[in-house]
Amino acid sequence: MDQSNRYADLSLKEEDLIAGGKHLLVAYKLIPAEGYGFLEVAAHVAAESSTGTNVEVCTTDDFTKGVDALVYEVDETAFGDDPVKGGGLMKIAYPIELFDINITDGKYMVSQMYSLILGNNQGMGDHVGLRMLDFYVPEAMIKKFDGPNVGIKDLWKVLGRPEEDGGYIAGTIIKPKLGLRPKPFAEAAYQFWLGGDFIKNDEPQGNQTFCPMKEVIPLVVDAMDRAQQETGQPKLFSANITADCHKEMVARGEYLLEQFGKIGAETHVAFLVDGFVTGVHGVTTCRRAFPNTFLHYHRAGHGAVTSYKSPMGMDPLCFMKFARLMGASGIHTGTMGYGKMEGHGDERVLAYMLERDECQGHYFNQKWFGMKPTCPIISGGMNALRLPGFFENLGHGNVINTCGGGSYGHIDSPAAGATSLSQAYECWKSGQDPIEYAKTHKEFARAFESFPHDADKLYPGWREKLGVHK
Ligand code: RUB
Repeated sequence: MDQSNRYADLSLKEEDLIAGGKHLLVAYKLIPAEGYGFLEVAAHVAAESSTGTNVEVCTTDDFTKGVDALVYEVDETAFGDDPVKGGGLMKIAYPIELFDINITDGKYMVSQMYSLILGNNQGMGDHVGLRMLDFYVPEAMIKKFDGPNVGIKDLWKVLGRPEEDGGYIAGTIIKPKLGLRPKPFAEAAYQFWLGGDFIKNDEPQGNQTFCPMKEVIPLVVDAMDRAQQETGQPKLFSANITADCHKEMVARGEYLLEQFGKIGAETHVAFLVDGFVTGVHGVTTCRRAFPNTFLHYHRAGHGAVTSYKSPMGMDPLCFMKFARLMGASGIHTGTMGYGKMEGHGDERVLAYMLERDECQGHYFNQKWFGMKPTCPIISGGMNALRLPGFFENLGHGNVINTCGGGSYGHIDSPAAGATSLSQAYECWKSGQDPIEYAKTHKEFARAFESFPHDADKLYPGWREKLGVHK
């Protein structure tokens, strides 16, 4: 049934909708199924995502119609006719009354917003692709989301750095991903901390029988204490509290604060939550139960909904916006084409959307009205050699970067791996040529020998220039 006479109004102007401040706007890429019209399916999406279904229902009244979501813009050929990458553009205006507010504090929630704008409409049979590309949240809603409480400034403070432009945080992920028992695990942490700042649990590390949390964490605390004393520098650890049940997450968080508290390092611990698998509930549990702890949003599995290989799901930009609304202190943004995961250089906007108070997204200029920033966490196949190009593309280095293989794969030691990362930042920041810089910075130079495939690709002729002939 074509419902475009009710759920589409192409005379509406985006600037008026934004100025009015009473709508949340969403841009989608749509590929109708064979035999269906573009506007017909677009209107069905608006109906299914607001007040309707696939047929008229007799219980609808005039108030109901006043909160219909409306298709206000379509461009059927915007992306061409490729079955995955192709499709048309459509934008829908959602009246803000459609969105659920908590009974406890009147705040908006991401869960219901997500299930409305990218819920049932994903499974409709009259399209073969529906992907959310961007969304715009009006001021009235932005101000009623939790947003972050703690951020990179707080970590810079712990590290004894300036709270503005405090610079690069050199991090790692304990590798191997699984299979280390408590002592080797803590030793791996200690070795990295001798040169670096920040360590995160890999996302499947938690409380395995061969490495129980209550055995490994006291050893990690001890390793942090020793590394801090030895280097004279504060250290940070992001501990995984992801779990199925909020009680388990809170129990883990409390245990961690108690253990790190023993060396006065409660602020040196962050909590890692895989927000893709736990959903908003896990992230908000952490945000609200531990408002003063850095909330590290990991997103393992997100490719299932964000991959560019799919005509479904959402662009990573939308994922970032959700994370900031939820109150993540930091979230993995990917490496913008410089690491091992899917991505490209123009994904700079993911970081800018998280950090800035106003940012032009793919389709909408989003103002954040003073909501605190979320820090980009750069991870996945990175090492010292890849970093200068990454910083150049991003335009700054105020990020947390975690290099698992890039640290533990350094041929000299994890500490040398860690040092090579900070050197890569220093090299880029001071505008020096990486090969020239390597001549006077041993750990960075040895990264070339540690990752020769990257070195060959990024710095052709490096062997001759650095006098390496093995
Ligand atoms: C990093 C790693 C992380 C990914 C996740 O290990 O496997 O889990 O960063 O991806 P390594 P993303 O440094 O050895 O590659 O950060 O894109 O969510």
